Amino acid sequence: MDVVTFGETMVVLSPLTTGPLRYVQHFEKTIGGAESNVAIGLVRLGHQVSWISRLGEDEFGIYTRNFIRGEGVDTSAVMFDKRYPTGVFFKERQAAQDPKVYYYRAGSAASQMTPEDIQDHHLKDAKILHLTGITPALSESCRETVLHSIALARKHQVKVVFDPNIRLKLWSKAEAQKTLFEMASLCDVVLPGIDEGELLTGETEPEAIAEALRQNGASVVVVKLGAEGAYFQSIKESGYASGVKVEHIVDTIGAGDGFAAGLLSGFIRGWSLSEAVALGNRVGAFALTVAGDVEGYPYWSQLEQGKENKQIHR
Ligand code: KDG
Repeated sequence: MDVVTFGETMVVLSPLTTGPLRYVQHFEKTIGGAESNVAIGLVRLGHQVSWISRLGEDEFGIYTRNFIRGEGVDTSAVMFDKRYPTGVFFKERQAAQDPKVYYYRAGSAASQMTPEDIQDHHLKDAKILHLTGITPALSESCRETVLHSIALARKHQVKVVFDPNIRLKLWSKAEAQKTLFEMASLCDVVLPGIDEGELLTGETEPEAIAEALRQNGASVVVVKLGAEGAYFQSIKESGYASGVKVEHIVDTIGAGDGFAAGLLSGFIRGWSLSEAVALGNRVGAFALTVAGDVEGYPYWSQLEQGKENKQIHR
């Protein structure tokens, strides 16, 4: 495996019309989960990726596993749990804004993950362990699972990449800050959005956020700046990578995960940090053009040829 990631993926019900959910009659069904988004993005770029999780042994669980497996992600370590359901979330469309999100995930199967779910054999041949700050917000046992996976990654010299993905619907700012700052101190690469960097470090400028997170223990920090691109800093390289212009933005959800997929692909290819960040920006931009999280992620052949999504890619 090039990359191993784990976390919760839910079924997403997206309204076909704009306005409060109480008036919506029709929804379309897809899936959403930051870690499986990154896994799918990476597979499309040509990498081997394993996604680990727990799903309910229910229709939504089977659908979620089949969707992710259908994209070519290794799901052989996913467990189905009879006792707990697959999580669900609803989007609520608002004119010219990102949708609102309503979670139905408390007590989900994924929130029951425990350290036993991540074992030596999952990680020992991997190049990168990808984690997000959503998982430790799900439950105490998920938090322990994250810490356990970092310890295993260290043991096997696997690089740990951490995207804070702060979800304030799941916990308070103070809890998120404390837990995620500690978690960031154990990871090699940290990828906050600018607001997340501010929440974690109390700094407001990308350079200062990156310095604070490097002093905390990370060797590489990339601060995502939305349309402006990203700022990156390591011992060898630092600088800004400009954003990719997108004419018509449909939905920004999934762009950060696309960015992570592009960046990790650059790392696996042995590219410099600035080249990897530029690839992250390109892949993230594709996600902006579609309503779902992953549907827009490019295949490697599209990036190589610089072509739009007009032909069938494998
Ligand atoms: O990054 C996109 C994710 O936020 C979305 O798909 C849902 O994973 C999700 C979450 O927990 O918010």
